[in-house]
Amino acid sequence: MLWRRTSMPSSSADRLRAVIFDVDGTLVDSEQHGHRIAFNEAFRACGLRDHWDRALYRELLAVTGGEARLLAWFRNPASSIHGAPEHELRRIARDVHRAKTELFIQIASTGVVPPREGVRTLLDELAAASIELCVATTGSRAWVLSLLDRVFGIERFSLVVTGDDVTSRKPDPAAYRLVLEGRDLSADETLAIEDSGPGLRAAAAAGLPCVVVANSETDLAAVQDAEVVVSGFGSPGSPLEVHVDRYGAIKGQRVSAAALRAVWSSRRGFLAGSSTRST
Ligand code: XBP
Ligand code: MG
Repeated sequence: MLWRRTSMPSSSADRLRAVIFDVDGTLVDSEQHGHRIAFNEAFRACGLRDHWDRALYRELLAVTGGEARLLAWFRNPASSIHGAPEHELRRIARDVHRAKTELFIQIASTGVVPPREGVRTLLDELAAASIELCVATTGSRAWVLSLLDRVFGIERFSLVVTGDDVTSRKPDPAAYRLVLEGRDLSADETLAIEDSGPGLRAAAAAGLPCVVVANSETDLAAVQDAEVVVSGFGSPGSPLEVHVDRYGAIKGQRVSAAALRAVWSSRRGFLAGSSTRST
């Protein structure tokens, strides 16, 4: 169910102990070239004429969880089975999602789902700084662990919580809360890395500061409340565009471990200052 490494590092109350990463759109560039292709192939495999192009898929991403996304689509008048009884819509959404998951596992096994540019360097830096790496995703367990293992090596992550491990997916905070509970962390010892509005809302509801690493699917208007919003992790080839930097912590051209620690400590200082001001 949850994947966790056995060793439990010592806890120190006053430092950034863990960074919790989202998967789709954050650790990996998986939506348009992976999931969307699998959804369309699943429609065909199930005898449906539905097709999600890039623009439509971007809109549908507002619904997290593939099965819920399919059900929301099938209720839409533009879908091929709009008007069928609700129980039929639910059954077909479940069947199509099962097919889609198998197809996505096959697609991901060919190596076409790449890591976000610059994220591997950040993972290395965080591990070298003894900062735990955890995952909180809406994605299905059936593909999450194998994709993380293929792209990064699953042993890097001390705990992976998937959409199947919680009863409510993002923007519900359940996945983040389960990571905190599973690793005996408090929200103020951690920081979340996300790419979407629902992900930011989930992290914020769990009390975590959040750095949004936007991508082509990110609705920038939906992530303005994040501590930081940048256009990517940054790498020598692609300079960083900083959309939000609440504490002025992003100095260089990369999202580095030092930058994340600066965001975390600036927020901590800000909260400490505001609590003394209010006494
Ligand atoms: C993004 C999602 C997932 C994927 C599809 O998850 O909302 O539903 O789009 O994967 P993340 P499934 O929280 O990692 O951004 O079909 O397995 O749901
Ligand atoms: Mg995401």
